[in-house]
Amino acid sequence: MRSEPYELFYWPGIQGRGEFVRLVLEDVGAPYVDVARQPAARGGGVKRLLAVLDGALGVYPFAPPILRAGPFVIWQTAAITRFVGERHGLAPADDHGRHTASCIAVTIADLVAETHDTHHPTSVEIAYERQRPAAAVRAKSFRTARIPKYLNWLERILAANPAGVLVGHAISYADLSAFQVVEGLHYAFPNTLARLQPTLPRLHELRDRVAARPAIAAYLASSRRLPFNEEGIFRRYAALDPKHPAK
Ligand SMILES: N[C@@H](CCC(=O)N[C@@H](CS)C(=O)NCC(=O)O)C(=O)O
Repeated sequence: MRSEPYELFYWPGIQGRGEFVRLVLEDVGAPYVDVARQPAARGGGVKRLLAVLDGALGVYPFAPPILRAGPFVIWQTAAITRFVGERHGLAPADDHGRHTASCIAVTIADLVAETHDTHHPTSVEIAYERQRPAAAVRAKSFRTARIPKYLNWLERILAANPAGVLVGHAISYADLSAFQVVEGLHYAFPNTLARLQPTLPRLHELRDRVAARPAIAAYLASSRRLPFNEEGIFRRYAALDPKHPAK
């Protein structure tokens, strides 16, 4: 078994997409260093992350999160969670299940990207505050069409599996990703999620089961779990989730 800790490279100060990776690392109990959160004096900081983007590990990852696992450098959130999950038994054992878990994780990554686009609908380069009208339009369709479509889809998968997990018989990294996206959406769109929750009982039961896993519960209670905030992907802007949306 490996002895060297994993190195996670992700922006400090936000959960962001890095959180999907952290949850898997925490659940399996794998030692890891959250490099950009370490002081520069100890080889950490954003500078080190930027160096990795600039090829310091011998490859050119497109964007964080990035995981170094000994000789391997992996990026794309769903590729990382698959890698760690399969390595540490947090994935189905059979090929069919492994592919299905991966497809679900990639689809959740699409939902994460669509969530991001509600506050940055026209450009990722300019601040939310400078694209509010477009954000309001985008968020409306996200609330009324896209959130229900994605979450009902997860609910339907759960309804078809008596084990109450997304794939196979036990919780996998795909379930941890579902947990995180549901938590994030509750934070960012509290009114919408409160309205939808009664129609998504299995998904919320899964959310609660993941939260109660001992390693996850310990992580969520620790200072390593940053709070959601308005710098990350799941942002709470009242204008994007009105309490009483116009019909
Ligand atoms: N599809 C990628 C998206 C990665 C991504 O957009 N990362 C963000 C941070 S959450 C970033 O820093 N992007 C920089 C960029 O796209 O220029 C994934 O799921 O990991």
